[in-house]
Amino acid sequence: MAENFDLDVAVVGAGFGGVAMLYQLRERGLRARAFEAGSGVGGTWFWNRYPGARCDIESLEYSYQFSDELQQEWEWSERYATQPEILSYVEHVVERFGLGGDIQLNTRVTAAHYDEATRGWRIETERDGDHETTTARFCVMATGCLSSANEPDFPGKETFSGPVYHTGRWPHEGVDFTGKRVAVIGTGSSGIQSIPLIAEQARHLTVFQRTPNYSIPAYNGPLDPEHVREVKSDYESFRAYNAQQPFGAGFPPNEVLAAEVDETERERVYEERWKVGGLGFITAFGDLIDDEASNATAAEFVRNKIRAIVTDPETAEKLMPKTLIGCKRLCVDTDYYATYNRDNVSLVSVLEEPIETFTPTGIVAGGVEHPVDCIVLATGFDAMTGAVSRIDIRGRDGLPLGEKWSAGPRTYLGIGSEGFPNLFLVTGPGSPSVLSNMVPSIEQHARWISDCIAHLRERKVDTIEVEREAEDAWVEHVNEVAAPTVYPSCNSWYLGANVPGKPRVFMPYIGFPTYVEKCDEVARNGYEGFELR
Ligand code: NA7
Repeated sequence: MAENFDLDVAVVGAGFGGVAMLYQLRERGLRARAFEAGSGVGGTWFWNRYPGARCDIESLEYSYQFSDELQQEWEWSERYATQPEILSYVEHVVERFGLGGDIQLNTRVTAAHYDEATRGWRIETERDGDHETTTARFCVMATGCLSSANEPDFPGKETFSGPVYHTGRWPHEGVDFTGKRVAVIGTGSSGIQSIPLIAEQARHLTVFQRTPNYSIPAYNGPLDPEHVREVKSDYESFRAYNAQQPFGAGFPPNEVLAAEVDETERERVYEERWKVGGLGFITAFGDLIDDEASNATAAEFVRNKIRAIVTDPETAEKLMPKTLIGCKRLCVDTDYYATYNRDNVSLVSVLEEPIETFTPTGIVAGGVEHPVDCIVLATGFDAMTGAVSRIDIRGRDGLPLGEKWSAGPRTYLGIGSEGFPNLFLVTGPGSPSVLSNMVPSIEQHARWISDCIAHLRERKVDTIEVEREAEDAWVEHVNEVAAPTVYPSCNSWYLGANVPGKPRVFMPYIGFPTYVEKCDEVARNGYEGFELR
């Protein structure tokens, strides 16, 4: 198929998305290569090596299902896998299926331009200062939803004399905090996972919190061999069941509404979920994400837990989230709130005492200098659009993607965007992505995109492009579905609210599992909503 192109398909990224793409494309006989900026595969799980980094989707679910041998043979050790374990899993997959030869490491894609003369893509890459150009009929952005670090521009940042680490770009050799005075800025999942471990090592830890977050205990531990045997005896049914759940994960559903039962029953159910732990707390009742009053009862339950765990009432009060629960990504922790009972940990609420400046020896907040030896930025990511916006992507008539998306991302199904023929996005904005179990969602896109490209090849179709009407209708639908839920009610990264100047648009699609059915229907109807030329 490659005609005059170097490749049929250029894939940007070799995390879970890029690896799944390579596997599926090769299965269909397509010539593909993945370009990866890192010196190894794994994407998110390559970069996020901070202490305590682990997945908060259970191990048996957070894995590929394209090979039954793989899912039977791979042994996860804990309920929630650590970052090193997930990274070695991705490395194993690459090796086992011989994909490494099609992955070009240490190679950053700097630009991707659509060429109307050839009806294909010109990909500009940079490796060790050398620039190369590769041509491909199709280009797939497997660049990840949480891969572009958000590093706020704190005044005086460059004056600080100690090291500054971002959780999403952690040094490979690790960091020893023994005897150090440490600052952690940020209390999202990365902060909440790392704070208890840093506190154990550091001489003193000062946490700078902007928005307090809800966190549910992980109750992590070794996987029960009996449970593993049971799942593996019929992995297919386990996957099929999870695929039908609202988040594509096996959180136990409950059709009962919090609004329908009395307080005693609500407390009983919340207590039961709290004891199980994990993200499944949010499905304790069927109406927590779309009924504010019901949501408030779950929120108050967690606040009461914080009151009970944290001994200093003033600190407990600062840790109390005021938003609705789940409107920001829920966190899962091991001993997070209890860490504030340690003598060597203090909490600064930057809402009351804003960070004014970094100095050579510390951080000034609310007029007080906190002396520290090193600073950890757990300040998150320019989510969902950050990675693509850092590449100079140009479509038909040289239109920059950044310009088209200047008021927020516009896609059809989160897979393609009008004006950008033959460009696909893996778990792009407008798809369930971060509101679903990422690995199955990645695989669903990888299969769909590969099937689509194979379909075009069979029919000798040169280009596929999203139709404007289909895109407009999809964007409207994504917004309509989000509007009555709790999600748009607070400043979250789902809305781009964590990055100054980013347009406030709800980016993921709340529509799992019907979304998968919709994608299949689009394909069955000859790629309805796309123009094939
Ligand atoms: P998150 O969840 O975006 O958390 C970042 C944290 O950093 C959050 O508490 C932010 O407060 C805080 N932040 C960001 N910018 C600033 C500034 N300028 N000043 C003070 N505090 C700031 O990122 P994570 O890496 O923890 O987790 C990302 C996802 O990975 C997570 O949701 C899971 O899906 C896995 P804010 O809440 O914006 O007020």
